[in-house]
Amino acid sequence: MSDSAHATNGSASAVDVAADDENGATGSADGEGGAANAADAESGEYTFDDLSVVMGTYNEEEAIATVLEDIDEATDGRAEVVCVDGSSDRTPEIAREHGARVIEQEPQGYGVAVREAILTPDRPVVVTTDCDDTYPMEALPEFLAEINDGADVVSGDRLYHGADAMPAFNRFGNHAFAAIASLLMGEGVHDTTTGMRAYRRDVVEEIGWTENTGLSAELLIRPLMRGYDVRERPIRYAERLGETKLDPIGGGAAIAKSIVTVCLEEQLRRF
Ligand SMILES: Nc1nc2c(ncn2[C@@H]2O[C@H](COP(=O)(O)OP(=O)(O)O)[C@@H](O)[C@H]2O)c(=O)[nH]1
Ligand SMILES: [Mg+2]
Repeated sequence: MSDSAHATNGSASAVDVAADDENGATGSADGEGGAANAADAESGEYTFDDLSVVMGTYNEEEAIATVLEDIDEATDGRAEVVCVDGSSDRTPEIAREHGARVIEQEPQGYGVAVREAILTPDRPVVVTTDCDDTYPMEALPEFLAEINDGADVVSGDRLYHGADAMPAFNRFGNHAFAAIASLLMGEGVHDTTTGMRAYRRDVVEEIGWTENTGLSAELLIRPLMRGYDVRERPIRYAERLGETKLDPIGGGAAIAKSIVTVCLEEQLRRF
């Protein structure tokens, strides 16, 4: 764990400090990205006006109003919201009614939508979430505070608190993904496939993204292995509203393949 992860504990108001102590993922801040991004934090603190919350949305009409209202409440209505939408139901209309920017895209999988979503905002801090009411939007201020503290990526760790709301098969798979990724990276991580993370926009723009179903793991692994300041932060995980869009077996296999491919690519990049 990096010292910088310890240093953030003071700003971690709604999660327990011991949890952070267990969960600071590491990135030696001496990498190209860590150094380049340090200047941002020094030049002034980001506010909700600097924040974009982005998501892929695919037939989420049961959840979208709740998710967007929670974002508004947590950020005083100041965060920009971007939905990359492939729905055939009323999701995009509801999103627009709630003031979100909607980009229409044929459904092509999680990563195709989320890659478009993270590359769309002009604002300097980008937070991803799923549009299913599983992620705690009330934690947005803490994610932003950690970016202001110097983090390049803040990754919501669902497994720390047990993730009881997650189907057992997925929970087992996520522990296995974390074990494989930790082994291949040589650095311990807890939750490689979380949908809730904050990124400095520079980070998402500087790295080329290749994965689809495995994009969430890629978004953690590449910055970590390139020396960015990546921190995991425990979050609560709730039961989903509406149906999952991920096939657990096919999706799980695709994620495992992405983890191995991306870790090996990043190891080779070091030589
Ligand atoms: N636009 C778009 N969004 C997608 C697609 N597949 C999944 N999503 C969205 O990506 C997010 C993650 O999917 P989800 O079903 O929650 O996956 P799970 O958390 O693994 O069960 C949700 O907000 C989905 O609506 C897709 O093909 N296109
Ligand atoms: Mg989800």
